[in-house]
Amino acid sequence: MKKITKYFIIVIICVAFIGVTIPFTLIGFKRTTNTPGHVRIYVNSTIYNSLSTEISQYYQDVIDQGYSLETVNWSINNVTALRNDLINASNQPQGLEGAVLIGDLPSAMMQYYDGFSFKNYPIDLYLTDLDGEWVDIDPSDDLFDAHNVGTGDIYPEIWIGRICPESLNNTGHLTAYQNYFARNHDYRTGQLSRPHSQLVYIDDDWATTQQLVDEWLGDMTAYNNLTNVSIPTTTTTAADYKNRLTHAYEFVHIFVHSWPYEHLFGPTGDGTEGKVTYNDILNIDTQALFYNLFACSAANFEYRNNLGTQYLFSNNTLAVVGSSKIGGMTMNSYFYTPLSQGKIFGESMRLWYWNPLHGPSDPDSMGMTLLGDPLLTILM
Ligand SMILES: [Ca+2]
Ligand SMILES: [Ca+2]
Ligand SMILES: [Ca+2]
Repeated sequence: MKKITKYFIIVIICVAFIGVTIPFTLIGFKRTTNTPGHVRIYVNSTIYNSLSTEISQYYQDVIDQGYSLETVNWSINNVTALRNDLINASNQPQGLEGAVLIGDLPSAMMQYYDGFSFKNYPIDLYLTDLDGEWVDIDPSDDLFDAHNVGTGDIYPEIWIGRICPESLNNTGHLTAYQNYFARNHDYRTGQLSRPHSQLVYIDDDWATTQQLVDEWLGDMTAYNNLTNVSIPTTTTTAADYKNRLTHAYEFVHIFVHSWPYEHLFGPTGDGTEGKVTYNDILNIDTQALFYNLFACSAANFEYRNNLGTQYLFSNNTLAVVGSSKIGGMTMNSYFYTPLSQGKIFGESMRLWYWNPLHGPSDPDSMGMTLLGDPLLTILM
C-alpha cells in the first residue's frame, strides 16, 4: 500500500506543478539471467576515426567483462533504421542484450499533451522495446503519438545507454569523449573509486512528511551508507546541494523541480531557494560517479546544455539516470536492488521498467533515459 500512497503524493505534486494526469495499470515482473550476452556498440561515423584509440580500449574492457560484442560504424540519421538494425541483431542466434550509442546517434521523438499544450521529448524506449507498436498518426511531423502492445508487449527487451556530449556548447566535444573513456577505463581497473556511499537529496515537495522521506529511503537498496538531506531536519537549498556535489559520494540521487538546463529549489519549483544551472555543474568540482536525477526533463539529451549531459561530462561522472520529460524514477528498489546484486546499469534500468506500477504505461516513466556506459556496475 505504501507505494500507492507515495504514488498519489507524487501525482498531486506533478499535477499541481504542470497539470498532468497519470493513469497506472498493474503488470507482471520479468525475470532475466546474469550471463553476459551479446552487445552492439554503435559509433557515429563522424567521430569513429578520431576516437579509435578510446573505442579499442573500451572494446577490450567489455570483452574482459565477459561479453561478446561488435562495433558498428553508423552513419544513417534515421532512428527507424537504427531500431530495425537492433531488431535484426536480436533475431540472430546470439541474440542481443543491449547497445551502447557513442556520438550523436538518432533518437525517436514522442508527442504528448500536458494539459496546456503539446510537448515533444526524445524517447529511448523506442529503441529498447523491440516488439511493441509505435504509432505516428500524422507521420509528416515525425513525432510518435502512441505506444501499443502490437504483436509483442510495451516492455523493453534490451537496454541502451548514450555517450554523447554534443548537446553542450560549453565543452570541447573531442576532449569530453576522451576524458570520459579515460575515466571509464580507470574505474574498470580500480584507479577511480569512491567510498561505497549514496547522497539522497530530497527537496521540499518530495519531503512533505517524514513518512514520505522514509519511503524514498527504503527504496535506496544499493547502499548501506546513506546520507539523507531533506526537510524538516535539514535545509535543502541550491547552495547546500552545490557544496555537497564536491563531497566524495559514489552515487547522488536528487529530487528537485527542474527544467532541462537548471534545478529549481524550493516548494513548487519556484526557485526561491536557489537554482543550479548547467554552468554550475560544469564549474563545480563534482566528485560522484553516478547520478539519478528525479528532476523533470533534466535528461532531455536533445536539449541544448541539458543537465543530464552536463553531469555526465563533468569531472568524474560515469552514468546518469533521468527523465527526458516530466517525471522521474519511482519505485527505485526495482533499479537499485539489481545494481546491488552486481547487475549492470543497462539491465538494472531495463528491469526497473518491468516494475508493477510505473512501467512504460505510466507517462511519467516513458522519458526515463540512461546517459553513459550501460555496461558499468557499482561493484566493479
Ligand atoms: Ca505524429
Ligand atoms: Ca517489448
Ligand atoms: Ca528546499
